[in-house]
Amino acid sequence: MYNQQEIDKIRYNSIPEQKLLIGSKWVKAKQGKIQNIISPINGEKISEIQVSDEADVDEAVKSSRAIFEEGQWSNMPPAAKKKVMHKIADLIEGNMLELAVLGVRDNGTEINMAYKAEPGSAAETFRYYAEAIDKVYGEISNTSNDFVGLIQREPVGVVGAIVPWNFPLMIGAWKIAPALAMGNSVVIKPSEAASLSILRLGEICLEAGLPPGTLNIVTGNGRTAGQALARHMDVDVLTFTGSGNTGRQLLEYSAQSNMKRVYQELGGKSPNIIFSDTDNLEEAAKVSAMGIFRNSGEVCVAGSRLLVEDKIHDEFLNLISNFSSKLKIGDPLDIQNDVGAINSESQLQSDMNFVKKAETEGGIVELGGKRVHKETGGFYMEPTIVSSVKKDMDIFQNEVFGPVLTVTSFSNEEEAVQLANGTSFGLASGVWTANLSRAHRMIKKIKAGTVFVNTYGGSDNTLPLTGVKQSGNGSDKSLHALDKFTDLKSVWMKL
Ligand code: TXE
Repeated sequence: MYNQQEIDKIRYNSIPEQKLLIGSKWVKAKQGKIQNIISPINGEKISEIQVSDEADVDEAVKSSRAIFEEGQWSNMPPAAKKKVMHKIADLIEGNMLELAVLGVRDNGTEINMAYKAEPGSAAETFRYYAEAIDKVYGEISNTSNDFVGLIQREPVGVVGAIVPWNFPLMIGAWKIAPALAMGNSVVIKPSEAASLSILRLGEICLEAGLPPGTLNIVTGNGRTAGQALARHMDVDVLTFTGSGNTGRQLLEYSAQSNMKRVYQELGGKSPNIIFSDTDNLEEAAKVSAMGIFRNSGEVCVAGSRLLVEDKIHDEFLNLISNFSSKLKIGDPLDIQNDVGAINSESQLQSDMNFVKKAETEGGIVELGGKRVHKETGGFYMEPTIVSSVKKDMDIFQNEVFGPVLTVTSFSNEEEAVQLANGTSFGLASGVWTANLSRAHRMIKKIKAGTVFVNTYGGSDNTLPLTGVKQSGNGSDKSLHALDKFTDLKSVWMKL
């Protein structure tokens, strides 16, 4: 693992001005525009990224298309491809702490979480899809005996990926690794609020022997670089994680360009339901608290709406408030801290505004609600619990994406289901009960891509991350993710 001294040794390393990765070259944006990278730890500038526009994105897509057609990667034998992907995982693992610290300086996630969730899970993801390369085949259909029907899986070509700032490396790997495994080329645009670790991954991929151009990286903001990628006529598939507003725009860009397929993971407002027959309420309170407060609530599957059976409402609110009040908030590179920094000042402001508005609508702030450690120049907010939240309130309906938990009580199973399904989202959910039949009834009735039962927040590559309703479509993770990056070709042969 790591210790504080090792972190302190590298946490102030200077980070040179970052470039775009196009082919084998690191280049500046054509217009010469750059943007400062501000660290959420202390509000200080730590580096600069290139702000790319249409011309830069076009060059990246052309480079990805050229390498795809030439076949250095798309036609590479499966065993050789697999070696390169495993080498990428080896190099990520060989540079775990460096990657984790770089990412934390950029986005503010507490190091203990970032280390596992960012380079740790990115390496596992590259390995998982490396292993899929020579294990996922086409099919033979059962036509009549005078025909043979083959179903071939073919790469789609050029994949555009647009990713957010909360877990750039993990989410980036969820897009890049399955796309590469199926033989595609990728152009990725990381968030302008967290680009550094994806850029470092670009270096790693080249070092591992991924043919130049197979992965290109364009940085810059959504309105220019992101839009140019989403509108590009030669991008075959777009894969995105981020906000619903952006997701809506991406669908428009697709319709206005080449009708590329758009797969989206658009966050949630996930209910976490506590029934009075839960075995261990204290444990449920701890796990539920971390299900919202880790990474300052900047987690797409965060259990942000606590629904508690009225019989235990006060007792459970006490338990979760007590536990949460002891969480240590501060410098995300201090291993003693439980919760790090909010990604940006504007996100912090948005989080606080949600709480203020909830108070005017009748919510009661039971814990937190305030900015802390302002003297550091960084962006920190206390874990916040708002009770008496009703279904029609803004904070019940919309994603805060901050350390803010709402509490609503219910009196029976039916009401719990209505509240749980009462938003436009459907990403994750939690159910706590000792009654197996009730657990199964709830699993069926809750409209969400994931249901956690008597836990909240576990995951690995074997389970898909899928959104329903306005939380998105298509799956990240698992073998199902491969479907996004392949076309099926039917072959009908007369014998
Ligand atoms: O997301 P955006 P932001 C939610 C969360 C958060 C809110 C805003 O509620 O408070 O979104 O965060 C790119 N065309 N989530 O502003 O804008 C952008 O550059 C093409 C939930 O960061 O959606 C970045 O790379 N691209 C969430 C990516 O989209 C565009 C993760 C995400 O940015 C674009 C993040 C455009 N017009 C935010 N506009 C989750 N589901 O985990 C922006 N982008």
